[in-house]
Amino acid sequence: MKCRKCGEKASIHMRQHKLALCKDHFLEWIPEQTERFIKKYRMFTRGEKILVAVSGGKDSLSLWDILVRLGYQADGLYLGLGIDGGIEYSHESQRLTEKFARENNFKLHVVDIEREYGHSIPMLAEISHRGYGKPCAVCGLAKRHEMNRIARDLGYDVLATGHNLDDEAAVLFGNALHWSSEYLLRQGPVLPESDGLARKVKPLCRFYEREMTAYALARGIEYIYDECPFAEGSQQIYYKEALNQLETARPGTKLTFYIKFLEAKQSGELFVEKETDRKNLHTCPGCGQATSAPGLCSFCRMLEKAKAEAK
Ligand code: Q46
Ligand code: ZN
Ligand code: ZN
Repeated sequence: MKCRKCGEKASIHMRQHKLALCKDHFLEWIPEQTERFIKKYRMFTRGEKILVAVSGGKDSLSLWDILVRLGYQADGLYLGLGIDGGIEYSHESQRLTEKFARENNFKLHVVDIEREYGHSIPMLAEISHRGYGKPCAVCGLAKRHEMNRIARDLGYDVLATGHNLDDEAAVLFGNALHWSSEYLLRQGPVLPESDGLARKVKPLCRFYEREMTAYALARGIEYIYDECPFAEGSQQIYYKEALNQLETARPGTKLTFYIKFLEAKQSGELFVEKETDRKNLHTCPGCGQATSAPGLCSFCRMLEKAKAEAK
């Protein structure tokens, strides 16, 4: 197989795009495509300040690398969750993130949940009894809350995450299986800012996971291979496996599934937002973020509970 651009030996063959490229041209192709998606979905401009949520994994570190290469003002945010799981997951992911930032001279903000609130994510999960033994519900809540808070406090215009096509297709698959219209309405490459919450974007949402792994390796980015130990056995992984089977039989299935969904949504044919969905939001008296919960938002309520238990 030869590179389509230069005729040298190809190092990656992307059957779904009917495209083979050598290493150098692949390293050019990924940022070019990212730029195309940023423009197509109107994610942000070069005048805006971007905060990239980095976890030490291949997707978020590659995203940060690509945005800076493309000339965007992108700084990183690492959230210390305090997850050990026998592999010192948080410790190792932080070490690799800090190393990456240092070597590239990128600006990184590190926020440690335990230092900030007195409890790590697994501790908060235990106190609040959410999530049936898994801290993921608490973790998701805390991550969303902290990312919004820090973006607002430090004056960033937009929050970027490294979700790839495999992630997005798996979420879409789950939402479609349950016909969760509320989630389907909110899913997409851009979630506009609203009521004090930052705009959220996913510039890698059209790249296959395999392409992002290849990018990180070709670029020589050192990242954490292990997933968070709590990800094991999750629905998300199960959906990913199901989609991988479909993809093997019909290359391009995942991409078509996701893109056709975005097109249907944009055309307004499939989903209509109900007026009532937005009206019920108010400002949380604890933290100032928009919430639909009565009184304090779910995050502040969880902290209150933790404080009460600690007494
Ligand atoms: S939610 Fe759950 Fe993830 Fe948090 S505890 Fe780990 S697996 S990191 S995306
Ligand atoms: Zn080439
Ligand atoms: Zn709050």
